Amino acid sequence: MYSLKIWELVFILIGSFLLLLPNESLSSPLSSSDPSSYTNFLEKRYAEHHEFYEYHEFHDSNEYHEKSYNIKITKGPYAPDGFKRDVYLVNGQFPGPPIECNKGDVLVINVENHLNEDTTIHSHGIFQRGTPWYDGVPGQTQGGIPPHKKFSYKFKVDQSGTYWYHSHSRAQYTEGLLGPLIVHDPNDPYLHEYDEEIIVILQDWYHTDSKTLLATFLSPESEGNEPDPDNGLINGKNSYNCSWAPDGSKCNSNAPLAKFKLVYGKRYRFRIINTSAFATFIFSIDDHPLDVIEVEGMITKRHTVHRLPINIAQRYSVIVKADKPKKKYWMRSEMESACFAAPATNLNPLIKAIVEYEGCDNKNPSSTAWSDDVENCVDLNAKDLKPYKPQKVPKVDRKIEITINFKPDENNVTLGYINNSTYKIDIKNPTLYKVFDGVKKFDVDQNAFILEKDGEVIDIILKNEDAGEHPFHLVCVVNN
Ligand SMILES: [Cu+2]
Repeated sequence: MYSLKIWELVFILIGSFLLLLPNESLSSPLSSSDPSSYTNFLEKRYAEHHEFYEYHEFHDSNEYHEKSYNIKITKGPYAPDGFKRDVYLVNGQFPGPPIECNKGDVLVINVENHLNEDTTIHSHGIFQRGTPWYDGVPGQTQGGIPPHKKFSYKFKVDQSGTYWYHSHSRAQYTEGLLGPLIVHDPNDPYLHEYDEEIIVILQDWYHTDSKTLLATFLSPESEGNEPDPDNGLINGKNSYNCSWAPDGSKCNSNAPLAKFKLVYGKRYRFRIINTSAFATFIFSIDDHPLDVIEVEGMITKRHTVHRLPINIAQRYSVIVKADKPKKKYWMRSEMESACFAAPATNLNPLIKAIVEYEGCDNKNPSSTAWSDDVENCVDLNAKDLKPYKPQKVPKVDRKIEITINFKPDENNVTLGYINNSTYKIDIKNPTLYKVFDGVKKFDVDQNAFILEKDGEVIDIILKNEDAGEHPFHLVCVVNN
């Protein structure tokens, strides 16, 4: 349950139903030979609607520190776990490079789409207050960035913590179109309690391309069961038993694991991000307790765990002390395959990486896993997590109940439903454009909730009627 302060009229909620979006063509909303015209078109539309928005003019660099990143999106062959297939690359890297800034900065992400299909970049967890059009959700806040066009996202970051950026077009992120987004806070209360930072990206990994998987999933034959992953990765690496690979595939069973180097005596802030399509993991480092200090941008009181469950799109910061004998240890990311509807075959659910102390010998790790019991398929108990600074819960003006379930439609294809309505993407006329055009009533299949009063405090009550866990996230808040 979340309490949200929302200034004005309309806000839109979308769950993590990326895999359930109809596989509609995301054809370009504009065709033009000028690569910048698409960005200009949106800028112009936003500028026309100044009266609705506290439109941020970021051009005065004295007022804001601007941090710019250029990201070039391509597709090419790569073998993260030794199995070669086509993946999405960000600046030629898999997963994408980190984007980092300080709290209060204006972040500029210049995207060059070198694909033969549309894409968008969503900054996951960033509130986009005053700049909802830069949320990067096709059909909600923009059309897709057409092939071979550029688009710039520009927004002020008034929050801190561990986030990630990813494509919000179809299932591109499940094939590598993602990277970490880290917002540093010069006033972080834990700043002096660690020496260095390490980013850990966890993800499930499929050897079949997502268009094929999505087509199978959105057919009656799947009966709504999600495809099981073939593997999992830590920072884009793992090995794979190639005897499981189909005949004729290019596969090397000796792909290297990810390595993390520690210096004895130092304290590390590990920022752990689960960028999976489907899998929950239990994260641990043998012999090294994890002190949770941040949950998705919220600084918490220290809470020590040995095994950390992390669901899709969740992020945690943990402090780890390098105070154990100088050798190598296993980092473990245990895929919770017990939560899958259909049992996974040919899957090694234990994904490993190597944590090694500087100056240790070359022997492989011989460490043993923590034996603490962690309940399967259940999130970390929220009661154990206390905000660093206690916060007062505001008085609630209105409650919105959202019931989530999954059921077959008239074609016997299982879809996700919010209050019995399945969302239908309108890629050519995104919700935000409709708001610009003065639309006040939305079709039922838009799952829009209209708030009438300025400054309303809303309780959103999520009721999950499905057997599986479903993390939710607030994509954007639109004020009209
Ligand atoms: Cu996201």
